[in-house]
Formats: sequence, structure tokens, C-alpha cells
Amino acid sequence: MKSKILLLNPPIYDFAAYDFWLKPYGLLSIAGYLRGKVEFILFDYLDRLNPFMAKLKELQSDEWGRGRFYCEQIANPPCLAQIPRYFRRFGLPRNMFQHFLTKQQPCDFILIQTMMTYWYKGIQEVIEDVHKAWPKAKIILGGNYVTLCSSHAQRLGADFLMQGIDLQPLWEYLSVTPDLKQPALWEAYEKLNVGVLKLSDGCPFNCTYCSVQKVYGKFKARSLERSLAELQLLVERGVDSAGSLQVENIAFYDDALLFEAEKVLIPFLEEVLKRDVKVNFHTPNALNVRFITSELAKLMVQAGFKTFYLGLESASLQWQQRTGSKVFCDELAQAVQKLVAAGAYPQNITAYQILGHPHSDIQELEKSMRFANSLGIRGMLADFSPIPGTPDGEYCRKWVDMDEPLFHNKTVFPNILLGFDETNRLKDLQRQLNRNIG
Ligand code: B12
Ligand code: SF4
Repeated sequence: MKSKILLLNPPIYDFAAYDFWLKPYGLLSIAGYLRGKVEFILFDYLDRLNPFMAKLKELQSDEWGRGRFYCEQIANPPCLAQIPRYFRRFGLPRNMFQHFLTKQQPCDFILIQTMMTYWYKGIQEVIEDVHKAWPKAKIILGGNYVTLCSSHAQRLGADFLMQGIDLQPLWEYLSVTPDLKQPALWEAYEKLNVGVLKLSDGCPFNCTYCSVQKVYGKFKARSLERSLAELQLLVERGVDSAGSLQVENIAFYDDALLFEAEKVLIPFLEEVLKRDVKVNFHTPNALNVRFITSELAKLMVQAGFKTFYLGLESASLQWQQRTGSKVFCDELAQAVQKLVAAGAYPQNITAYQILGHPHSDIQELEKSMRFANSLGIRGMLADFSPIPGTPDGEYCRKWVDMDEPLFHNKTVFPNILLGFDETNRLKDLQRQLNRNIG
């Protein structure tokens, strides 16, 4: 008999959360490898197409499929009591899941997606509910939090932690042989309007604030054939009974989407054009502008890329060199020119800059914001989240207890480092600068 698995994407406990093309992609990928070999059901607390959220007007998607989550205000955790912001729980109400559990026959295994390290309270909540309703079910955690904070995660009461990216221990625990050619299990959703793709793993850079190379290693392309099969699945999956396309937006979760483009992204996009696939592509995870050539920019625009998020972080050369030299200012300026010449709209191009980095003293953030603005594109402040095990994250032990993941929260660290007033001043300035961009 096939075992039965519940796929679970927990709610988010945070000061802020927004559906910026958020999908539990690790979880769906694991489930895809087991397609046909086990029985699945999915409960996604963050699915905005669930009728409970879909009916709420204020949660409607914007033109690219992003939007707000349903949320409830809750008390700040005691260690964050000093942070002058409201703490909230984002996602479907808890009693919906409790009711769901009582309606179903218990599953053998529960696979839970973990994402930001500082979101573990949502995992605690769902483990508590599963334990109560289905005491015999085996709970498995995998993903970013488990990988970066494994000793903390061990205290949550799960039965098995899938740490890192070598999945062999998971297959042994589940006693199934995966089919690694299978795409993610997108059909687990009844309705879908946003999809995710990842054409590669890892990154050739090793920025001092980032964990990617430590976890995934250097850049490695995924199978093009599998990515194309996944694109096909998403596009077909999105056609409703009336024949209209629902998956209109696809976000890339790659860390280095443009690296070795001739081997990875270019062949993929050429196939997109050949198959006449009509979707909007987005790059919420910053692109490295160093790799944007005029030809690549043209191909991206032609294939359907609509929003471009570019990693700048700081315009200070000293800061850039101190943190890994992933990008320099002239490279950003040239990339913007090429994208605009290729037909991208400047108001859809955004440069990310880190707010509250521990080396802010040499970052010249305000000057950097004005520099990005002078290129005619939008800026977005990416609040710094200190990550344990990275040089910059470890340096933050000077200010916070890094063994408590709540202190990795991106709202918390900039507030502790710079203070509430300065953080707000910089955010206001960014809003003001963006006003003169289309
Ligand atoms: C996509 C992404 C985002 C998306 C959102 C993703 C989401 N659904 O929430 C966006 C762009 C919005 C985003 C935003 C941010 N992000 Co981000 N993001 C990522 C990225 C690239 C992938 C995460 C992901 O979806 N992984 C799942 C898929 C893609 O992984 P996979 O390879 O298929 O998974 C393998 C294994 O991990 C495992 N696995 C994965 N999931 C599961 C689940 C189960 C059950 C099992 C068994 C196994 C398993 O199996 C897979 C097979 O090998 C990671 C970096 C990375 N490469 O992991 C950073 C990362 C998670 N982000 C990070 C950061 C810093 C941020 C920001 C704070 C940046 C900023 N300042 O704005 C914000 C925070 C947003 C917020 N609201 O708080 C940090 C982590 C920070 C932290 N403290 O946890 C990371 C690790 C990058 C880094 N700099 O090191 N991010
Ligand atoms: S380029 Fe991006 S993904 Fe690569 S190490 Fe630097 S921040 Fe991380």
C-alpha cells in the first residue's frame, strides 16, 4: 500500500510578510520526486487562492500576481518586546487546519517546509496541532531553517530533520526510491496563478552576508529537460476549464540565474520562444548585473521578463570589496542601459540595497540610494537578516543572541543597529526617491 503524506506550508510569524511570489518550492520539489509513488494532500497556509483569502478584497493580487496575506495581530515574543512594531501571524486561521486534520484520515508522514530561520514559531504551531490530532504521524522538517539552525530545530519535536541538500537520508526514512527527473508537484494545488522555477543551484560568489555557497556550493546547472518539463506542467496546469491561462506569472528562485547564461538561461529562453509560451517572468531574488549583455537583455525581454530586481546592496567601493565584490557601480549603470534599450520599463527595474548591515559605517547607504535613483530606476531597501555561520552573521553576535533565530528577523536587526528613527528616515527617503520614477 502507498504511504500517505501531508505536505504542509506553515503560517508566518513576523512583523511583516507579503506574497512576493512565495511558494513552498523545496517541499513541492521533494513531492515531485515521489510523484505516483505515494499519496499526497497539501495544506498551504499561505495559499491566497484558498477561498478564505480569495474572497477578501484587500488581499487581491496586483498585476503580477503578488499581494497581501490574511493576518492577525499577536503579542511580540518577549525577546522582541522592545521592537516598536506590531507582531503578526500571517496565513489561514489556525482552526482551519485543526478542522482539516479532524476531517482526514491520519497520514503516515507530514513534510513541513521551513523557510526563514526567524519564522520557526509557525512550525511550532503546526507541530503542536499535528501531534494533538494525529499522534502517530511522523513529522519531517526540511529547508532553510533546518539547514541553518539544526540544533535549534531539533527542539521543536519533529521526528526527522532533513538538513542540507543530500536527500538520501530522507528517501531511506520514507523507504521510497525517488524519480529525480520529475518536476515539482504543482498539481497539488487546486488553483494556481503563480509558479516558481529554478534552473540552477548555488552561486559562484561567496558574499560575506550570504549562506548560499556554504549550503549549495558553487554554481551547478539543473537539467534543462526537467526545467522545461516543469514549465510545461505549470502552463498546462494553469489552463482552467474555460481554457483561459491562470499561471501568468513565474518567479525564478535561482541565486545566480545569469551565470553561464549560454549554458543555462539562454537555451531555456530560446525554448520558451520556440514553444510560444506566454508567461511573465520575474526575478525576486536579485540578478547579478555583471552578466547582463545586450543580447541577453533582449532575449529576456522578448521571452517575457517583466520585473527585474538587481543586487546593488551598496554603491561604496570599500563596502563592495569588503563583502565579496559581487557587483560594482558602473556594472549596474551599464546593465540598466542595456535592459532599457531592450525594452524593459525603468519603473519595473529595482535595485536592492541592504539596510542595517553591520558595516553600515562604510556603506554610504544614502549616497547609494541616490546613485540608483540617478539611473532612473526604483530602489528597495532589503533589511539585513544576520545569518548564522556567515562571516557577517557571526560578527552580529556583538549585538544580538544569534542562537535565538528570532534575532535574525530582518525588521529586528536594522532597528537594533541603527535605531527606529534612522531606519524610518531611510525608508521614507527611499519612498520619496521612488516617487520620481514612473
Ligand atoms: C526564493 C528566496 C526568497 C523569496 C521568497 C521565498 C519564500 N517562499 O519565502 C524572496 C525573494 C521573497 C526572499 C526574500 C528574502 N530572503 Co530569501 N531566499 C530565497 C532562496 C533563493 C530560496 C529559498 C527556497 O525557496 N528554497 C527552497 C528550494 C528552492 O530549495 P531546493 O534547493 O529545491 O531545496 C532543497 C533542500 O533545501 C531541501 N528542502 C527544501 N525545502 C524542503 C522541505 C522539506 C519538507 C524537505 C524534506 C526538504 C526540503 O530539499 C531540496 C532538494 O535539494 C534562498 C537561498 C537558497 N538558495 O536557498 C534565500 C534565503 C532563504 N533568503 C534569505 C534572506 C536573507 C531573505 C530576505 C531577508 C532578504 C531581504 N533582506 O529582503 C527576504 C526575507 C523575506 C521576508 N518576508 O522575511 C536567506 C535566509 C535568511 C534567514 N535568516 O533565514 C537565504 C538563505 C539567502 C541568503 N542570503 O543566505 N527569499
Ligand atoms: S551573489 Fe547573491 S547568492 Fe551569490 S553569494 Fe552573493 S548574495 Fe549570495
